[in-house]
Amino acid sequence: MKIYFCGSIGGGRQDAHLYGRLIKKLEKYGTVLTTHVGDLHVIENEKDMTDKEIHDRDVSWLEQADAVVAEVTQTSMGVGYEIGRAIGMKKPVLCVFRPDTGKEVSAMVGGCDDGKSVIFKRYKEEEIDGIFAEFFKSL
Ligand code: 6K6
Repeated sequence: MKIYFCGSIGGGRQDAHLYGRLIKKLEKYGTVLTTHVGDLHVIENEKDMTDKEIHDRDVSWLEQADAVVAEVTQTSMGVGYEIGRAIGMKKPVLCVFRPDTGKEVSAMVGGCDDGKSVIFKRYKEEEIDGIFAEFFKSL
C-alpha cells in the first residue's frame, strides 16, 4: 500500500509536528511517499528544487498512490489542489479536519465526502487511530 499524505507547507507550518505523528501512524498501513510533509526542514531541504520539479515529482507520486490522506485544518492551496487531482484520478481520499482549532474548512473540502471513496471527517487527535483503521479497512 502506497500512501500519499498531504499537509500544509507554503500555507503555514503550524501543524508540522502533528503531520509527523500522523505519518508515523500511517506507516502501519503502508509506505508513506510524502514523509517530507512532516519534516520540519522541508522548505530548507528542497530550496534547490524548482516549483516545476516539486509539482511534477509530487503528481507522479500521487499517480502511484493507492490512497491519499489529507490533514486539511491549516488552509493550503497545494493540499486543495492535491485533493482535487486525487479525486480526478479516482483515488480513495480521506480528509481530516480539527474543528477545535476554531478554523473554518472550505465548503469544497468539507463537502467533498461521497460516502464511498472520498471521506471527510472532523476529528480530535485522540480519535485518529479509529478513523485510519476504518478508512484502510474499507479499501
Ligand atoms: C519549497 C519552496 C517552498 O516550499 C517548498 C517545499 N517544497 C515542497 N516539497 C514537497 N511537496 C510540496 C512542497 N510544497 C508543496 N508541496 C506539496 O503541496 C505537498 O505534497 C503538500 O501536501 C502540499 C502543500 O501545499 P502548500 O500550498 O501548503 O505548499
